[in-house]
Parts: sequence; structure tokens; C-alpha cells
Amino acid sequence: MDTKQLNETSKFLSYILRHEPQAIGLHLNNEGWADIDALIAGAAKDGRTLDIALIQAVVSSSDKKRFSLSVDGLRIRAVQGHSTANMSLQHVEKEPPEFLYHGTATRFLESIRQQGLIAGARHHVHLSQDIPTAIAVGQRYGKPVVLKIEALRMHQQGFKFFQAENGVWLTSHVPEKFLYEYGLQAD
Ligand code: HQG
Repeated sequence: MDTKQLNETSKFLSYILRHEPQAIGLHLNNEGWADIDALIAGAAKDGRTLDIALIQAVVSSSDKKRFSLSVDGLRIRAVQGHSTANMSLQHVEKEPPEFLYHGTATRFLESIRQQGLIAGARHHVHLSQDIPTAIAVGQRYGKPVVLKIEALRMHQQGFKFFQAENGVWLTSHVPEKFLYEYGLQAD
């Protein structure tokens, strides 16, 4: 198994398990779990060869621990990032650290200044505990900018925070008043 095959499979699994299970006729239960045999069969109909060894390799090599397997090894789910309807993964509610970070692209700033951070298609706004991760996330959409969020103050004012199994922090909305542009050096 080479890195390219692992990356491509990881992207395919993210797409199916977070966003479009119906694309291969797959059913997710309301906690996001899919039957691995059904996943393999659905992918095969779509012309994609998956097997249990490849799936296990993707799960264990994922840099961000994007997926988890059930204890019996029969089911798989994405641990966060969903946009699918009809399921609500129960994340653990937790008190956040004083600050969390969100990486975005400069072109979104004006809109973020007006609306705060919104979840968009996903179920939650995604926040990270460290700045390098936020920069990498922002880079996917253009020139990155990191926003520093007063997470603990939000929590003290009644906003709920959750932490996914892989450490990513989630909340429904970050109003503008809790956001600061974190100074990265100018280009
Ligand atoms: C932006 C990756 C305009 C927001 C990462 C982001 C993450 C607004 C984009 C995970 C806005 C949504 C999620 C507003 C937010 N106006 N733009 N009011 N509020 N935005 O991909 O957080 O590698 O849905 O800044 O590590 O970028 O896939 O969310 O740029 O954890 O496992 O709208 O995806 O993980 O983009 O990324 P996304 P995200 P994986």
C-alpha cells in the first residue's frame, strides 16, 4: 500500500462517511456508524476496490485520526466533520481551554466579521488547540489567516463546546465579538 493509495482512500472515506453515504447506497446509523461489509460492497459497485486491510491501514495511518473502528471491528465511522442529515454524533461536551484557533482564508474575513464563524454545510464550526493546525486548515482555501477565539469566555457565557475523539474542538457558532485575528507575519 503506497501513500497515494492511502490518501485517495482516506479522501473517499471522508466523502462517504461525512457527507454522501447515499452516493454508494450506504446507510449510516444515527451515531455515524457504517457496516464495513456494506461499505466494501457499495464501493465495489462504484468501481472502487476496498478491502479490510486497506481500510484498517487508512484508519491507523490517518494523521488526524479521522476514522474509528467499532470494538468488534465490523463498523467504521468518521469521528467529526459531518454534513449528513439524519445523524447527530454525540460528542463529549467539555470546558474548552482559554483560547482555541480557527484557520481560514483572508477572502472569508469580511463575511466572518459580519456573521461570526458559522458551520456552513457541516454540523459544527471546527476549532483547533494549536496554531500550526489552524494555519494548515486555512491554507486549503487561500491565503491563511488564524483567528484566536476566546473559548473559555464563550463557555462561561453559556456556549457549548465538544471535543471529538481526535481532539478537534467543535461548537455551533462563534459570534464576532469573541474572535481576534492572530498576527501571522505579513507576506
Ligand atoms: C469559513 C479539516 C464566510 C471557514 C480540518 C472555513 C478541519 C466562513 C469554511 C475540518 C464563515 C468552511 C473542517 C462566514 C466560517 N463567512 N466564511 N461567516 N464562517 N467560514 O471545510 O473549518 O482534513 O467546512 O473559515 O482539519 O475549514 O478534512 O471547515 O474556511 O478540522 O479531516 O468557511 O476539515 O479536516 O470550510 O475545516 P470547512 P474547516 P480534514
